[in-house]
Parts: sequence; C-alpha cells; structure tokens
Amino acid sequence: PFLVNVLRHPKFLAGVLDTNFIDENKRLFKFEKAENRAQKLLYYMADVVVNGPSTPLITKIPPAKIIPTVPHVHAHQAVGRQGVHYMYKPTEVAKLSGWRDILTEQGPEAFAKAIRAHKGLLLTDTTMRDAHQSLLSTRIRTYDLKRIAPFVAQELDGLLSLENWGGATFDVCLRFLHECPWERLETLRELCPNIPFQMLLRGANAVGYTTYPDNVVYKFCEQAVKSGMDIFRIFDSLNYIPNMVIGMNAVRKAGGVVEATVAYSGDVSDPSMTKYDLTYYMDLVDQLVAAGTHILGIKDMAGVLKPQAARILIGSVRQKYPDLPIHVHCHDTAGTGVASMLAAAEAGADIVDCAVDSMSGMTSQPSMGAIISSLERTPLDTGLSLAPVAKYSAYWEQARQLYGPFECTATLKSGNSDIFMSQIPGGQYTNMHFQACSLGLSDQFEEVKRMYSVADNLLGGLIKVTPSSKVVGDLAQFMVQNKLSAKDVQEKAAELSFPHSVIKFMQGYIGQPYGGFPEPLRTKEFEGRPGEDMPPLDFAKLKEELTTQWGDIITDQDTLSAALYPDVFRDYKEFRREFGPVDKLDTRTFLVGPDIADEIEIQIEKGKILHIKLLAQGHVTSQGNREVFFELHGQLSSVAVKDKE
Ligand code: 3PY
Ligand code: ZN
Repeated sequence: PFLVNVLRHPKFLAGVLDTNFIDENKRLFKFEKAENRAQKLLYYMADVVVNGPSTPLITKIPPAKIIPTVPHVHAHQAVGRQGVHYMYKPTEVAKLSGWRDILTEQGPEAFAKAIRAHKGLLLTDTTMRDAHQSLLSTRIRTYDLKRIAPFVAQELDGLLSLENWGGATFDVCLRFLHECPWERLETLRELCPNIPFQMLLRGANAVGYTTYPDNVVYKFCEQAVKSGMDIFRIFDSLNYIPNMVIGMNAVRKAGGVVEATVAYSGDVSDPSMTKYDLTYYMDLVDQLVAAGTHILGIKDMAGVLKPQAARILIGSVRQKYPDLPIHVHCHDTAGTGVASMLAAAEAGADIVDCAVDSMSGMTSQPSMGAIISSLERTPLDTGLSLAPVAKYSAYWEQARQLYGPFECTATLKSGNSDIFMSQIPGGQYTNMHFQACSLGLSDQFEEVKRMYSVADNLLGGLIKVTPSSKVVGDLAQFMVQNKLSAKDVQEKAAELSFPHSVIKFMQGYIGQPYGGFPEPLRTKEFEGRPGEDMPPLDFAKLKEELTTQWGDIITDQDTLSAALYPDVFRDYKEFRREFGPVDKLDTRTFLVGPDIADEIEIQIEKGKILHIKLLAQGHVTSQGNREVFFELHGQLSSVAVKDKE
C-alpha cells in the first residue's frame, strides 16, 4: 500500500526522483501493519463506548446520525459509504485551473498585480478555518474537509483563496482532534491544486500563543510552503511592527505571498475615538508597504468595522496606494458584515472574506451567497454563481450537525450590536458566551462584556486579537470573579495576583503596545522585540531526540509540531500510538463511538476499507475490564478495555 502512495506522488510521476526523495518524503514510507491499525481503532471505539469521548464535548447537543451528502464531482471516487476518498487522475488535475496558476507560474509579485488588475470583487472563503474557529470551537476535522475539497476545486475555482489553516487550527488539530495539521494541509493541497490556500500567521507567535525564536518562525513558513500553503496573513496582536516583520521576512524567504495585516480596533468614523484613528492606521500601512508586503490585509477580528469606517479607511489606503492589493477580513457579530464588505469593496478593496452561507453569520464571516448576489450585474460582480455555493452550503449544513457538541448556537442565538462597545473578537466572544451560559450564568456574560472594556481601558486601550485579547479577557474575568472595580485594580495593583497572561503582557512578553504600558500596572522587564534575544532552536538535535524518544520516523513536520507545542505533540504521539489513526473515523464515530448494530466503514488507506459493526458490551471482569464485541469483516472480534467508572 505505501508503494501506491509513492507511485502516485507528483515528483514520482514527473520522474524527478532523486536520492533525497525518501528523506524528503518520509511520510510516504511511514506505515504500520493494517491489522495493527484496525485493532487500535477497535480499541479506540471500545474505549469511547465504555468510558466516553476522548475529546471533551462542550455542549449537550449530540452529533447527528448523518452522512453529509457530497455533491457530484468528476474526480475518481473510491467507493465507500462513508470513507469516500478522491484521487484525481493526472488528466483531471490538468483540467483544473484557478488563481493558483498565476502564482505558481509567475510568483507573488505577478499574483499581486493580477489581483489589482482584476475588475470584480474577489472572495476568500474562510469556511475551512475562521468560520469553524468562530462557530464550532475550531473542531472541524480533516475527514469532513477532504470530502468536500474536490467539489470546491472544481465548482468554486473562481475563489481567490481558501483560508484553511493557521490561527487556532494547528493547536486544536493536535490537541483535541488527535490529527496532524501538516497532513491536513498536504491532503487538501492534493485535492485542491488550483485555488490558493491562505493561512493566519500570528507574526512572531507563528500558530501559537507565545513568542518563538526567529528560526522557528522561518522554518515553520518554509515547511508550510513546502506542504502547500500559498498566502500568509501575518498580524501581530498589538500591531507591533517588529513582530510582524519577522513573519513577513520568513514568508518571503519561503516563497509565499506576504499579506501583512493591520488589526483593526476602535472606530475611525467616530472623531471622539482618538487613540486608533485614521492617522494611526495609515502610519501602520506605510510601514507595512515599506517592509514590502505583497497584499495589505485589514483584519476586523471583532466585527466592528462599520460601513462608514470601511469607506474612510479603505478609501484612504486606496487613494494613497493605487497599486496595492487590499484584502479585508471581518466578523459578522453585530450583523453588519455584508454591508461593511460591500462598502469596503466600493471604496477600493480587491478581496473580502466570507464563509459559505451555512457556516456564516454571527461570530463567523458574512455570507458568501449574500455577497455574491448583492454584487450580481454590478461593476464589482464576483463572477461566482449561486448554484455551486448552494450545494457547498448544503454540504456544510449537514456536516455542521455532526459538530453539535461544539455548536455555538447551543447558547448563542443571534448577533448582537453590543460588540461595538465590548470589541471582543469573534472566537473569543463565542467562548466567553459558552463559558458563562453553560454554567447558567447568562447575567454574568453581560457583566464580563461590560468588564471587558473596563479591563481594556486599564490596560491602556489595546488592539484586541489573539493573544492580546486573552490578556483583556482574563483580566475582565478576574475582575468579575473577584468583584473588583477599575479603581480597586489601580489601588491594589501591588497586592493582587493577576492572571498569568496579564503579568506576561505587562512584562513585555508579547510586544510593545502602541502608546506604551499603562501605569500603575506596568512591570516591564525588557524593551524591544521579545524574540530578539531568544537563542535559535537546534532542529537537528530536536529531531534526533524525538526519534530516540519515539523510536519512530520523525518528519520535519513532526519536529516543527514539537517545537511549537512540545507537550501537545507528546500527548498526540502517545494517543496515536495507543489508539491508531483516529482521523480515519467518521466524525460521529470519532466523537461518541458507534451505537450497537451500527455498520461503520473505515478507509484506513487507499483501497482498504474496514467494515465494522458494534455488537455488544460484556460485563466488567474482576480486573475491572469490560469486553466489547465487534464484527470485523463479518468475523467476531472482541476487545477488553479498562472500565474507568
Ligand atoms: C487567531 O489568531 O486565531 C484569530 O483568528 C485572530 O483573529
Ligand atoms: Zn477572524
């Protein structure tokens, strides 16, 4: 079977095999006997059935018993009721075209020029990243992404990009989904070769929450490009340029498209809000242009960029930089998303972000179908038609029901314009709402929202996005829990044991805030860029250590995962060693296990499908084990698991 992978590899097909092939493609040679993997998966299902979910479920909504219908595509389908796997034939790959052709043939500068020269409004689809980060706690699995990816490649090939990686997805993949984020990226790339992929890079924090040594950021970007990433939206949570420049240089060196991004807070249409005014933003834009960004991103993470503010800000950038492609991102928390994106487009934005209809709205991005239809037969017509969008949306409407345990609508029923007061980023808004409301403390959410802006003021009025938003949120919650007013915090600053994130911020660990650190909380330890003095990470040594530790093939991708998230990576490896390739299970089975008599299909590799039926659970033995009976390919198979009850 692994031979088949090798034989289908593009480099192999193109006949450009060299002596480095095995070394660069260790993933292809990484295999374990199918029987072992099958046994581990039975053990996983037995454990979930006996002891409950392996990943914490957030709501009480069960995953629906549904197999989302994949709209028809032309790719060759390996037949399977659930484990549909698509494999393009080389002739089919050749037929696909899209914006990625310009990028791969002519490079980032030409790509940026082509965006600017394009007449209609271009769209980025965030369904595969920010939409589920905001609505479903980032829990969408590769399994469901890869089923729909060929449809997107074929039917939505006019999209400028698919945002499908980065932000919180990297961490959540490893930590909660027990799957490899690199494998996700590489799989999607294979299935969708024609549309550019886009990711969110947190500047010097890469896809983490803290500063890493510079060489980790460089190596991360280099590998991301190798694994198929194209466009990097780079931001810093304080708009601290030195942190962003690290990311920008790393992306440029790796050959990716640099989309340096201004994170937007405040309100440029309100003359009374003076800290983050138009001059502040234009000054940032000047610096990012000078630092050589290919595209300028404007990122409204809380959904507070009102239409009038979009006209002012984007209009000013467009006027000053006629050749600069502008890409705008927002959340629809108040419900102003579509209006703001239309205003941004009219003021000169080239690209705006949206999510497919059934994954749009509220704390997610505004609706793709709404934007497309609003612009039909206008000079900004997107050229995309609603028919495939409707099919794509229908898929996600069904697939979303599998994620009931993470569904934000378990508590959140509508948008809310009070976001203009609190300015909480989309994903954080959903999380905080969950936290308060699932404890039956809806009133407390009102208090936390109010306190969020009080905390923000105490901290000097920050740009709020991961991780600075966490600092503000943690302080707000700390104040609510301890019944502290702003005055209490200021007067008792020396005695209070502030949350860790607040202390780290005050010490300068996430960067320098615009306007400086606020008194009297200031406890700054050092000036300048936090990563400046960090010694480079020795990747060769880490890879060797991991290889010794796991006695296994460790890829460069694994080494990067371990560099970014050492503990999470260790847990991931342990989990997979015990339970096997759980990413191959359909989502319902992964989350809650099969019901008795359910017939499960698991495609553990191309052309190899396991047919499994859960038969019964036995009694607990004196050693505390419980036997679980399955049918595997019609044969009785039993697994004993420790009953943890
Ligand atoms: C992230 O950093 O993950 C974000 O989505 C910020 O908006
Ligand atoms: Zn966002």
